[in-house]
Amino acid sequence: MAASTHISADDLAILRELERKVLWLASWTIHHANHVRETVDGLKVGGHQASSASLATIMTALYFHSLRPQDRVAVKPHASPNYHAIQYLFGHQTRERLEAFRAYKGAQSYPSRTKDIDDVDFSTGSVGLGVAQTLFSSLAQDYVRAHGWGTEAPEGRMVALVGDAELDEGNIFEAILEGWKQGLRNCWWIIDYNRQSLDAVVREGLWARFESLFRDFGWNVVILKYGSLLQAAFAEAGGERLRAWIDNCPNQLYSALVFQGGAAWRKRLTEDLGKDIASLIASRSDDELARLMTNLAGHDLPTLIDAFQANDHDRPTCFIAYTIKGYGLPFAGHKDNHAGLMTPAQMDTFRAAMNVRPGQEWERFEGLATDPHTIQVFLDRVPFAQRGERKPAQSISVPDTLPVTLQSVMSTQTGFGAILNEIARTQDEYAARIVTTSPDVTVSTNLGAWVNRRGLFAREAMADTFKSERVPSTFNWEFSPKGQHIELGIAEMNLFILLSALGLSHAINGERLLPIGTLYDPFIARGLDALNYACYQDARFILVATPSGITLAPEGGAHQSISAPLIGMAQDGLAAFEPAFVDELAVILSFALAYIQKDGEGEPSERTSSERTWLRDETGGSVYLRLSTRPLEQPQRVMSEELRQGIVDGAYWMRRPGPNAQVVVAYAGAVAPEAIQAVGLMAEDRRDVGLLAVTSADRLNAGWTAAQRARERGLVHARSHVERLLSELPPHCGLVTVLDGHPATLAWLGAVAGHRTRSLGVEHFGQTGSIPDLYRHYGIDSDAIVAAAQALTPGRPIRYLRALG
Ligand SMILES: Cc1ncc(C[n+]2csc(CCOP(=O)(O)OP(=O)(O)O)c2C)c(N)n1
Ligand SMILES: [Mg+2]
Repeated sequence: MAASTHISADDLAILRELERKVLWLASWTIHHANHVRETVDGLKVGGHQASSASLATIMTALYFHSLRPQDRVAVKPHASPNYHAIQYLFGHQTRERLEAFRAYKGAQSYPSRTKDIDDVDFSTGSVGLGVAQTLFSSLAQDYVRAHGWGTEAPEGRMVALVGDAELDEGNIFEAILEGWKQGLRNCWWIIDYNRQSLDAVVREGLWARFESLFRDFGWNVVILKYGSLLQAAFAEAGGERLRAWIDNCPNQLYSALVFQGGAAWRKRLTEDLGKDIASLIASRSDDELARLMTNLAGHDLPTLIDAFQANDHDRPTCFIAYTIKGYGLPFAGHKDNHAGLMTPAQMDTFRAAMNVRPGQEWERFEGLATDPHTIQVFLDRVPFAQRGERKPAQSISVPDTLPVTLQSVMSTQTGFGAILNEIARTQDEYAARIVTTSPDVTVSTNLGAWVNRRGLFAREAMADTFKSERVPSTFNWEFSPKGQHIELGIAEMNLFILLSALGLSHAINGERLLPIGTLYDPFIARGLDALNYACYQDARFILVATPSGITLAPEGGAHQSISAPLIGMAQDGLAAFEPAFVDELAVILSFALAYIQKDGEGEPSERTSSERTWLRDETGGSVYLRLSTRPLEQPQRVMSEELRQGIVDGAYWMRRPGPNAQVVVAYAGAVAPEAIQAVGLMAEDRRDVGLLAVTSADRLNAGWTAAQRARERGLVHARSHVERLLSELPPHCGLVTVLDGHPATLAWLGAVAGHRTRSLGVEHFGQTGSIPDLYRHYGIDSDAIVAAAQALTPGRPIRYLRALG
């Protein structure tokens, strides 16, 4: 057999044992979860034995040999059992958690940075996203190093273990295109080419599409098809015929023969190739023949190790590694095997074949021919195991007050641009750590001034030709390694995955970045799963979404967001704000720059939450700001500590209600003038009318829910911010809520202290028009607010409405 030139025979022998061990432990973990554990209430918990086995060899080669401490890996979601098994062998995963695989507090079904204890680099689960994350993490690494940070450590490779059907996901292709534009390097995608998806066997010749596609985008492609046994057999008499037969064999047939085993191989090969390969076949037993025909490169350690070792440049590389789904297991190759589980009887046979004694299933080195000491010595010197503990994240101090020059009339979007422009002028460290990015809407989301000062990022400097040709332009579009803006193509998925990568830089590169991404609010939906993914793995960033809502009047319904505020409330790990005024925005941005740096390690807990708000502010998260292009008259006011706190906590009284308040109007965002006007219009006919400015429905709601839970646990004095605000109101007071977004965003306010409530907002697709046209049409103008107040509260008819009538 061809031996690897890159590993000693002794080490290879140990690796082969570890490969068996990974296959065993992963299979046993899944089996245990389904057949042994008593706690699953009769639920079949599954676990993807076949999908995991497909990658057992590749992961053995990587983790126990080829990966270096600085490398980072996104593991195909369904290979999670392998990952946990490998970490268990290293001593980084506990038996208790493996025994509780897929159960409460157990090892996670899909590798999770936040829920697993065994140092997962990137979470995976929604196929395609972890793959793209490695690409953007490589760009993030380049960004960090180009800015002179973390250069004392060697450059890492970002590696994705990819299912072949995972490449159906469009976001992968969006990422490849962006990677090409950005000069991607240090990125390996290893495709587990088992030619099966969940339901079926994949189309013939898919590998050739992959190959040409990756090559077109500048990737190096390495096809790993035959293992060392097959390569040796090709040198025997008739070997070339065998190779040609394999190359022409349809995927379905190959899979079926793998499943059927040695005798079926013998029959079929004899039928097809006859005496040409008689001696090749005759010299092998059925078992040996089956081993030969399943010796694809993805299950051959020497071939894999040589290929990884030989790929010693930094060009992005796609390995297409032929594998067998369910390799080494009874349902190998069967097209129905995705959710397949071994029966207890099959498991007994497998256990015996693995030399594992009953009762010793969890013993790390059980059944191995090599003595435990030798294995342990080997494990202790594995390169990847040398990377040590995660470095604690550094934090960058941020000023309490961000500089901003207020104009008397301005929009929050203009204000955002102005604040960033001011930040760009400072020499402070936090300004250097900010990295902005936008999917082709940099200028239209008002990042232009920031980019003019701080420049665009590229590893190679690139001049602005318009500038050098002296064509007048407002924007200086110069690229350099020091630039602080990463300009993306339009794909919003890429924005969120890049934010995910930049927002994990503290964990992956040991260097904190303060990422700010901008896009149009309605297009959050385009990248929503990637946003969810970024939050799930606790990446930290500020998302600025602007413009928003029907306030974008002449742009029409295709650009007007309705559900975005509800996304902001419901998305875990993302604190959503919708300020109306620029002084509010300055306070929120300063808060956000600190909030995204709060230590995210450990479980967030309400028990350590602020007693003022009942929010989990100690553990932080990401931030979403919903901004508007509507110019509003700015309040002239002093930013008191109380006001600042109210803005951050989610609401403050713009006009405090009197003791006998009959109506309170609660508004969020760009409809502030309508709310203010409505309060004025009804002031003579309703007593003590109050005006509540809501800056974060999300934080108000979260605090309220948490405070209720705290009281139910016996903390009788727990009060959230919104409860304190609304407890001032008499019971008969009516509440009118209004925003340019779905009315449910604020509708719950009535339940806080039991006030009758009418919630105004937008429920149906927008359309073109002027702001007054549309506010009237959708019922969020001052007339609608006053009408709602009249309908809600007893008393004489409001004169203003009568006059209109
Ligand atoms: C976004 C998303 N859609 C659907 C699924 C459900 N799903 C899980 S695995 C899978 C097919 C996987 O096939 P492949 O990538 O070839 O992996 P294999 O199991 O063959 O190794 C599907 C459809 C998912 N996890 N994520
Ligand atoms: Mg597959």
